[in-house]
Amino acid sequence: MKMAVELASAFQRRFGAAPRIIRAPGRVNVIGEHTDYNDGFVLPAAIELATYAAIAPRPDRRLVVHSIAFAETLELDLDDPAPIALGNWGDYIRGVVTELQKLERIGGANIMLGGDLPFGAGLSASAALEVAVGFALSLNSGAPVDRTQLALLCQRAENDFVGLQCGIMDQFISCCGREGSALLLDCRRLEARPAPIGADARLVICDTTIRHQLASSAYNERREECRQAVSILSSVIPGVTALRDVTVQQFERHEALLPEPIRRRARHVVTENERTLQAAAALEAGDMEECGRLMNQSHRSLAEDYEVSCPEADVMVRLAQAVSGVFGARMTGGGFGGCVVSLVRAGEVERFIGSVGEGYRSATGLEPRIFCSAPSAGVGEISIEAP
Ligand code: GAF
Repeated sequence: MKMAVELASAFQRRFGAAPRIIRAPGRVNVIGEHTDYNDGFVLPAAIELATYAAIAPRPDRRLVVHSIAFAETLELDLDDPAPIALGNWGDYIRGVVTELQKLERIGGANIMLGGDLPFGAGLSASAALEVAVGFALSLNSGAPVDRTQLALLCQRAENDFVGLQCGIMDQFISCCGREGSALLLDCRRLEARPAPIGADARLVICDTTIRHQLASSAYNERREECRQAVSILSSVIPGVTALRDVTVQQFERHEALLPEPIRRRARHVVTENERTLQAAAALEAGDMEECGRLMNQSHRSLAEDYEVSCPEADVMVRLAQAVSGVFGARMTGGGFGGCVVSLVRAGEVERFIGSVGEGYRSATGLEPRIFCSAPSAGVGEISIEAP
């Protein structure tokens, strides 16, 4: 709330009007990694850290967007027939505006962006930025777009404008997150159901502080490897259009047809889908131990088969898994750095933070950021007192 009030005051000072404030959360994924673009299952939760957009209408057909984090202002002409990507943060905005205008005519606006969600930490700051701006603009035009449509158009913005061939998970959870619950999302049908995090458990996020430049090219490479696996497996298993359609048994029967590393990539995805369904069932049954065991297996599969972890994340996971009172721990998000998520017994969180923090500092010389987050709600307007 404090952040929203400060943003509203800063907006008022800069643009001379009282804005509406939109909050779009980041996310942590409990399990189901690199399965979304394989039409599979994911189990993310929206978190308390968020991007905020302050917005008020302008009388002309321009968008003026100021980002506090980037200390930059950009201006867009809403009637520009062919906006182009420039390789900076503005591409998220240009992409969302382009996609949104295919659905509705949006009006000119002043926007100020702020918040506490760090960029590049693997907590989906880019999806939160897209969703905050998309929601704000459609609200400003008087025709709020449906949440699933908003998630899809933000994903297209990232695919087509920014060039990351991401799946739907991050945008979907930022749009549709639920307080107190992770969501089991079927990425093919776009159907979700809540999987509550038990009252005796907490999600703890450990930021390795490692950021890899190559993450997006490696990500697109993994997508391509999955496509190759589908093209081979679909020739021997009828009805396969994505790795989601391959069962573990079918995979084991035909894996010899796949060259390395395609075989290991596919094995990760096929087994991760199964683990994700089992983890959701475990959360629904209040079985945190089982969910944690599956998270540990997921990390191993991501590190060894999918090869998207990094030495620092492996160190963090080992330290986290060794603390008593921890149900399970794994890297979360696209990988190559970023964050580790742990499911920790509620009464053990402080001890966990102390022990993992100290272990990580002495093993790597890096200062980690470790914090707890309750699952939060998806994007929405925040009501505040007039600044
Ligand atoms: C990134 C992508 F944006 C998601 O779509 C998802 O694929 C994730 O990596 C890996 O599970 O966050």
